[in-house]
Amino acid sequence: MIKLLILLVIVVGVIAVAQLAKVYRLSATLRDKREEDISEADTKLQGSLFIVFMLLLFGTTIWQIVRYGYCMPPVASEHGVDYDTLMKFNLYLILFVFFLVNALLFIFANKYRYDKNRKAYFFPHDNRLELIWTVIPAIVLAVIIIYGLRTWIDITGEASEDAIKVELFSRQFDWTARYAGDDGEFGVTNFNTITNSNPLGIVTAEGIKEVIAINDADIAKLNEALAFERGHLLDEEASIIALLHPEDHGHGHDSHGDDHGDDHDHDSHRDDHSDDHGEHHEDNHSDHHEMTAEHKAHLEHRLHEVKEMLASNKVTILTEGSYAAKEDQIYKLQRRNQRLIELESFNFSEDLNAWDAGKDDKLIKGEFHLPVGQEVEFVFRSSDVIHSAYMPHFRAQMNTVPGLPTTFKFTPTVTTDEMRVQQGDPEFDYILLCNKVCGAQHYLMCMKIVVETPEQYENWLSELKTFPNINTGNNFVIN
Ligand SMILES: [Cu+2]
Repeated sequence: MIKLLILLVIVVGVIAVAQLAKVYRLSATLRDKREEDISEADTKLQGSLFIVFMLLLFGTTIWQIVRYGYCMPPVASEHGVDYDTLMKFNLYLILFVFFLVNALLFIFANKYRYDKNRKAYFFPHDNRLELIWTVIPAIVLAVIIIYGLRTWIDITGEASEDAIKVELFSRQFDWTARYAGDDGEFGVTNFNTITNSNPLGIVTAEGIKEVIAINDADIAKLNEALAFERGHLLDEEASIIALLHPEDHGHGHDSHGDDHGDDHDHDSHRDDHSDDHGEHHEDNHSDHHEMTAEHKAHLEHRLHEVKEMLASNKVTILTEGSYAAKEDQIYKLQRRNQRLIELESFNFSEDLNAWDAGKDDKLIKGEFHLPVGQEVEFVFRSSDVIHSAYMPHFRAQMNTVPGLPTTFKFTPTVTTDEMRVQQGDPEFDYILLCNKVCGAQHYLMCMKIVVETPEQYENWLSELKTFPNINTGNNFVIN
């Protein structure tokens, strides 16, 4: 509300100034002066206003720097220090240029304001000046770029061999951390094996069987819904009856079905049938005689079945659209099963270890731990959309992209306990955030990070249950 009022005041203020300027112009015309004839007092006023504006600009800039400072939380990683140095180097340079250029701009505008006793000095060209203001910025920019690139290459370089591996898996809307377990190797993953109990899609022989069983059950359920569809059953019933009793062609389906049971018992009807046919229905003659007894029995059996199905409580009524959608679903599930079967046969023959690697992996939601002073290599994966793993205290941020694993490495330098003392805040915690607006509950996507001594870390890790268990840590409390 207050903000709206302030905005309104500003808008009204701007309109008022514009109107005043118009009045001034009109009155100048009335006083018989030309618009560009400006009095000495006016020129002086305008010149002084340049200085006032400059002071306001510098004042608010300095106030912001004092009020908000560097805008980053305390640093807690090795490369974070280099990162901050680079950032500050650029910031100071930019601020220096900002103050210098703006001071020159406003002070000169005031100093060289119009003076009828002064004649402008004609200064068309100077090679030395051109050279100075080309070469100096070129050198400064080269320094900025080379220094920045070197730091960037350092930060994004490959992790060392003995780095601890942690996978951060994102989905709407939570994070799961994965540790490789005793073998130091992550189990193979495949999105086809993702289930509620296996959100990361870690591949194991049991997991594949489980997913195939789930898919088969779904396929069976869908097939049943299709098989018991009322419209299709009625059509089938009508067509069987038509095949069995061609002489009744032309009768309405409904009356046919109703009459049938009442008037004839099956055996006698069948006898009548062939006689009738020979006499009255020349067109269908050959067809009818070709139908074997076996075929006929089969049709009758099916007819009986269809009638029972129609009478059962499993009957479904589907629109053409939802019938087709269910068929499509079945097709997709069958295709997924096919891929799982291929996965199974391919990997088992190639490399058995890849399958076992997943069995000692450790999954945890809510929080994850890191040992201080040891390099950690993160592998990021995403199941649905692009998220961004942001760990501000460690100056680390990386997009997590579906289908494309990304990496980032850093070495934590300050434990959570040390940082609590340093900050004088016993509640302090490091945090992992999603830094990409990824959906309605994006703001919920965070995880607590605990940095501790290597011994504490080993203890914590050894107490985690292995896959397929998913451990739950204490979630970060959002204030
Ligand atoms: Cu997200």
